[in-house]
Amino acid sequence: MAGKPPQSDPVQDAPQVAEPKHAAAGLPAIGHTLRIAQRQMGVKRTALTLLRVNQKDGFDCPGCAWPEPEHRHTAEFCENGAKAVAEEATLRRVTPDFFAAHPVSDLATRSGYWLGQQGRLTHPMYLAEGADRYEAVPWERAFDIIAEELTGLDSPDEALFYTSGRTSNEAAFLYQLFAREFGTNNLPDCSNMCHESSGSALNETIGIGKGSVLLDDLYQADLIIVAGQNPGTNHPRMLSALEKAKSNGARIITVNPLPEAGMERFKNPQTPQGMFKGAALTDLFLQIRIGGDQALFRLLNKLILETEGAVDEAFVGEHTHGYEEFAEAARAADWDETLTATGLTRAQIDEALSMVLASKRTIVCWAMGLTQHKHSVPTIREVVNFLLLRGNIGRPGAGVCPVRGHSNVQGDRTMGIFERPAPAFLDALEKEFGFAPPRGHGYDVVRAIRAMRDDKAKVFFAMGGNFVSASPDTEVTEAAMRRARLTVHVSTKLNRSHAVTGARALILPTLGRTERDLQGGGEQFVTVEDSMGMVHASRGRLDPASTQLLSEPAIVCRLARRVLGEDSRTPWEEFEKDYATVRDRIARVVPGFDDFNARVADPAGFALPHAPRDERRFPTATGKANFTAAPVEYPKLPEGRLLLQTLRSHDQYNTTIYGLDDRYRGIKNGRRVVLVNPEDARELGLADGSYTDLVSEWKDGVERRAAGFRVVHYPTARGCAAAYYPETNVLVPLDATADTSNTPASKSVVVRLEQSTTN
Ligand SMILES: Nc1nc2c(c(=O)[nH]1)N[C@H]1C(S)=C(S)[C@@H](COP(=O)(O)OP(=O)(O)OC[C@H]3O[C@@H](n4cnc5c(=O)[nH]c(N)nc54)[C@H](O)[C@@H]3O)O[C@H]1N2
Ligand SMILES: Nc1nc2c(c(=O)[nH]1)N[C@H]1C(S)=C(S)[C@@H](COP(=O)(O)OP(=O)(O)OC[C@H]3O[C@@H](n4cnc5c(=O)[nH]c(N)nc54)[C@H](O)[C@@H]3O)O[C@H]1N2
Ligand SMILES: [Mo]
Repeated sequence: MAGKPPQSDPVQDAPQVAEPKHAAAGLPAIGHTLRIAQRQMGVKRTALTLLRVNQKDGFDCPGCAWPEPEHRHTAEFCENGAKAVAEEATLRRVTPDFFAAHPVSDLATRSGYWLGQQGRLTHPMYLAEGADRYEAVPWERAFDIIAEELTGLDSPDEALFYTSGRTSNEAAFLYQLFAREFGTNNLPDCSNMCHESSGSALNETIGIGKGSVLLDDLYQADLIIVAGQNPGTNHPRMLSALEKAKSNGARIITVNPLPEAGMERFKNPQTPQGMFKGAALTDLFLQIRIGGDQALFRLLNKLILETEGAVDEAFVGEHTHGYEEFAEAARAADWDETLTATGLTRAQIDEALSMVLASKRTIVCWAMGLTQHKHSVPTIREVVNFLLLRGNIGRPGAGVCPVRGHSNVQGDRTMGIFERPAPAFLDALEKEFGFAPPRGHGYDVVRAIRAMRDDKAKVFFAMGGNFVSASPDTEVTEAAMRRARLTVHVSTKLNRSHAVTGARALILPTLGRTERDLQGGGEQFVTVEDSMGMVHASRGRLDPASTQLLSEPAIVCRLARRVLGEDSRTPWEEFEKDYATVRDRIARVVPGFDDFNARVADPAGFALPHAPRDERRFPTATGKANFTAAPVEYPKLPEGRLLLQTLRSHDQYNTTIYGLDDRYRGIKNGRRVVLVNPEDARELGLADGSYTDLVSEWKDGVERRAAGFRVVHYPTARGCAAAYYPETNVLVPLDATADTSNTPASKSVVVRLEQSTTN
């Protein structure tokens, strides 16, 4: 039997620190996974469930968006995928009795870890105005309450419909359809905090906001640059792909302020030799300063331009626009400035250049280390310049590879979860469903928080996620949420967003990926799109955590019928019964989904079209791939300050905390740690093991403080620090966002370290 959740929530944070590891996965990974999984689900369910992850008749792993290889091992099993599954398939339950014992005022004092560990939500729960306890309500009453508040608004734009990235294509399509029939484009999503900068940069330069490589391209590449990403923790299955690429002769450059164990050496748990010795992955490690990437790629571009025969002139001539202006800016790149911005040496950059010039097929992969800075969009555009120069887009073994986070975040966007939908998408919706969708832009995450703060938005509805913990500026966000009339969360697990509510609140419990979805039309499956634009089916097999759960599509359909009533000509009832009827509509609205139902029957799924990848066609404003020439930016710090990045430990999934260890970084039993370069620490007088407050400095002059962090001397780049999210979100100012994409700049927060007020 699985163990009980923790009853009390003591201050568990007592970090113990050892040397960081230099290899990822291997035997310790398997032992660790099984311990966490068995604690949640017991031995038998652990074995049964883990065998079904990413198998052809199974469910899509609710962990990351990394694609599945064609030829799977019995279990394309990864430690952190298994933890994500165990969190969902847990045998622990949060019942109405739990809410009777724990008023909201109590839940609000609990840690995110404690809340998540309580188990799966079982009943729709309602918090009445002025009440301190959630009480069970029938579903129909829950929909009545939402309808009451929505129809009482002065304008549909006073409602917000947030989406996290686990929502299936079918649910996402229905959800945006409902929001637009209701009359608003207020569809903020987790992508706004995640890869929005990638989408902004790629749309403008290559005409599509998605990556241009498939798994096979990785296997054929000569050079793979992994910048601003920690795959050993966040995309563990990517390590197998990198290992295979290496055995085919690829070389790897890692660009990161931290030496991450996974990129150093990978012990493949699928092979006996891998298990013990492992493969070295990184050939060249560029330990860059936070925010130095644009300067690095700009200088590499200058050096390529100065090398005889290095530019792919035929490609540049035929397929690109803006070359002259870009080349002029690149030629002006300055060595000294680049060395300052990056903290790298001339020899390192020369070595990188020689690897770049030796490669005929280059791929650049990146994640949050590139997207969450003020100048993220120009940084990613510079990566595109770099690839365009040598013709590395639209040929095998080459291209852009933004590695997505949530397992269906890319699919949700494809389905129209976007506050700034393309007119062509709205035209297609209008034609198919016969209503006039709103045309004005809606709020993204940051604007949604401001709208609640300023009483311009009054109903907040979330399809998954944990908005208050994931968003920046925690105190501002929580105060904004509390101003809402009604907050509604469609959720699988308890989290802080259920405890920081509007005047009224609802929790609507839903099925997870692992669970059987039985509707009037029989057993249903859903579909997802991975990071490489592959679409495939996902079918849950476990019995639902409670008989009261509704699927996400069913919740949207019932809500839509209740709210829109006779006004809607959309067949919501039919959609709820049979998701194939939803897919038929998707096929008629979203390009690339023709014959959706037939094609998704192939267990391997199908690839969505990608004009630059497939035919070197660039659907941009100029009809070509666009070079760009933004000024180089990099963070400049006042004396005695550090630049803090807020990142993930090995034992968390975003705001869901699995445990208190970060094994590869040598941290155990605690999350309130700040990693500081030993030289910087010495200059600041911070001994290893001492305690400090992190105080963020922003031009609004407001003091944002996160108290009581244990200092860990750690080999990060000079001037840089790192601490875990979401504990540090309180430090990220709401207005500190990336230009163009408006993504919170949660990887570059200027902080001073002050004598601790709590330890
Ligand atoms: N197990 C697990 N899997 C996950 C998640 C999870 O929380 N847990 N989250 C999912 C989600 S939603 C996402 S978006 C992804 C996130 O995947 P990652 O982006 O890998 O996640 P982070 O922990 O934010 O790591 C950021 C990395 O960028 C580096 N970095 C920071 N600043 C800079 C910089 O200025 N330049 C460069 N070159 N590097 C920098 C950091 O040192 C770190 O290695 O993972 C997904 N998968
Ligand atoms: N400081 C800082 N802040 C960040 C980041 C950072 O690096 N630093 N990263 C940002 C990024 S990349 C992202 S993507 C966001 C993440 O933001 P979110 O996606 O909003 O947050 P999660 O923690 O992934 O959401 C977890 C909750 O989702 C619910 N859930 C899980 N599975 C399902 C399901 O199948 N259906 C439904 N309906 N609910 C489900 C559970 O109730 C769980 O508590 O955070 C962002 N915030
Ligand atoms: Mo993300």
